[in-house]
Amino acid sequence: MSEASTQNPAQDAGQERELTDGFHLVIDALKLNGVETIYHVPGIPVTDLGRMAQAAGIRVISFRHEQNAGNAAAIAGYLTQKPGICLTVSAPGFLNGLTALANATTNCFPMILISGSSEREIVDLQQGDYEEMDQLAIAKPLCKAAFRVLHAADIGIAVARAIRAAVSGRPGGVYLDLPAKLFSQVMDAEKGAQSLVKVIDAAPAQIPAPSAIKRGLDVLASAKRPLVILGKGAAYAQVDETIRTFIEKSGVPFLQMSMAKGLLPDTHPQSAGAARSTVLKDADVVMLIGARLNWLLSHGKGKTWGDAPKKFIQIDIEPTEMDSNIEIVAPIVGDIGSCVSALLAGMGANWAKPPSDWMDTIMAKRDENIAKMAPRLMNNKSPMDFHGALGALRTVVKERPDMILINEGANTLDLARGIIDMYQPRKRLDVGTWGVMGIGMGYAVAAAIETGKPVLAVEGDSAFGFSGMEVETICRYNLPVCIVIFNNSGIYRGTDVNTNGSDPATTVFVRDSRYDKMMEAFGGVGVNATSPDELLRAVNAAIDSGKPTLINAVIDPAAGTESGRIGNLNPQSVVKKK
Ligand code: ADP
Ligand code: TPW
Ligand code: MG
Repeated sequence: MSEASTQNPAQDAGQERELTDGFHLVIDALKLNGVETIYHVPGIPVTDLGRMAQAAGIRVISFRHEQNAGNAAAIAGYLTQKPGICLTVSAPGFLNGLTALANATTNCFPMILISGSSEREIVDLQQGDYEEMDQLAIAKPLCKAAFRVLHAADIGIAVARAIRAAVSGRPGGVYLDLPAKLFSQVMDAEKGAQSLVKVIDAAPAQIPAPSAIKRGLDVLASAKRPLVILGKGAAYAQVDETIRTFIEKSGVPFLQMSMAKGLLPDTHPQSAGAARSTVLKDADVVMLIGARLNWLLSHGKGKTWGDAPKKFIQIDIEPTEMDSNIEIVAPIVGDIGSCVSALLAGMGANWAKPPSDWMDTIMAKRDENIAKMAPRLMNNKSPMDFHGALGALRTVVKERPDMILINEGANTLDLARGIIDMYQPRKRLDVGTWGVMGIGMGYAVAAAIETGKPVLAVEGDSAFGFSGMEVETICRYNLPVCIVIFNNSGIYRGTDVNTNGSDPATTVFVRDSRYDKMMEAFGGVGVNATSPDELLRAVNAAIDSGKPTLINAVIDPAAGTESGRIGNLNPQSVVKKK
């Protein structure tokens, strides 16, 4: 008898049966369902779970802070349509991860936050356990579904429920609470194996009603000035060819929301991206595909949308999205693949494209705006302004269209979104529905791991600070990530002055700081770039080498504007105190 088997009560009793435990069952359940990567920060009670998962062939990426691990899991979910998995320790680790879970839910990204937790008996009596917290109760309002597992025999079904909840219908974040005691619970290995569930058809097709398709097509056909708006739900759906065929057959001009950019190339002849204000004002029929009428589209009303009466058609998997802000005259509820295929089928061979004067107006406006912008993008000022620096990056992305672009900041975000054309689907990842800072390095790590493509992260200096410590993670895993920091010494600008005392103003950072040195500290490449030419050379070198690189792009501290392009949402005091 081996040493291990003498510790096995089942075998000691002469039954020769193998045992399993909670640790193994969690790993087996994830592997059975195709989980390949876990985004993680180790500690009690999940240290061994991370180790064992790695030993079992799951790729476990250890971060420096759970929020970044959580953001990585969330964007992995968006890129793959499989729930990204984040594994955290109890209470503080859980709370750090929770921001990312809530952000994933808000953005409709499928993700599962698995967190260890303290002993139920002690938590519920509030007796002060190590890292005590009623995590399930706290997670519930911030995610799509939340489950707790008390018995090892339920692990299989719980993981199955979590996966299904994350990816079916409108995708979102799911919380799975695993108390410490669960991991060492032992059960018969064969019964354990039988308790596992391989989820079949986790995100079933949701077929739209034929009457809804007909209504949608009737409204679209009645339009004189139609517009399609593609949102990140359309990019998530991974039905790129169907969408392209529909757009081209319909002849309707389209706008792409930030993360939908590249679903069709921004340079497509029907792209109205450079004539955004005109088309939103003047369109008479607007079809939304996987885009919500939230603040990013001014709720479908007000000045942005002009006075011309409009009819809205909306395709979404979530029925309650319809009429959320304004009346939707043609709701089409279903998954985007099924809905757009049904529209295509219903259009028949003789679909009449929209009147040519509408397209001509848009093209004229588009060409005018592009021509106006062109000289600003070619300036080679030093220190750089945003346009000069972005002109350089725009060229890089054009030449390397399969690279992933990550983008956060205020001016750095808004101007990059407008200036950098995207050419392929799901290549632009940014602050999303909340406009949240801090997604940068988590998204960069997961984008590199999940796609194997080079990653360019264009970061405001403030934005970068929220996840900057993960440059060590990027170096440790030797990921092909090039970070460009738009260093204007502050939030929006680096020029604010404190009117009362010697403390620095609230929005400014250390002048002439050198973020590139952070990267060198961990063995990566650091570059200080002071002109667009230098920036262009450094980015190309970084991507050619595949080495982790951080470029400190020196931007004029006076170049930005308050809140970037959303200054209208920024309340400002008009009261002058005497
Ligand atoms: P954006 O910010 O790009 O405008 P939103 O996040 O506001 O996009 O909207 C995405 C929408 O897409 C959500 O309402 C979500 O329910 C929907 N959605 C996500 N996946 C699908 C899918 N496969 N089929 C249909 N709708 C989807
Ligand atoms: C989690 C508020 C919006 S944009 C921004 C902050 C702090 C930083 C802007 O400065 P940056 O960009 O990145 O240097 P630039 O080019 O304009 O100088 N906390 C969270 N999310 C948000 N959105 C904020 C704060 C904010
Ligand atoms: Mg800044």
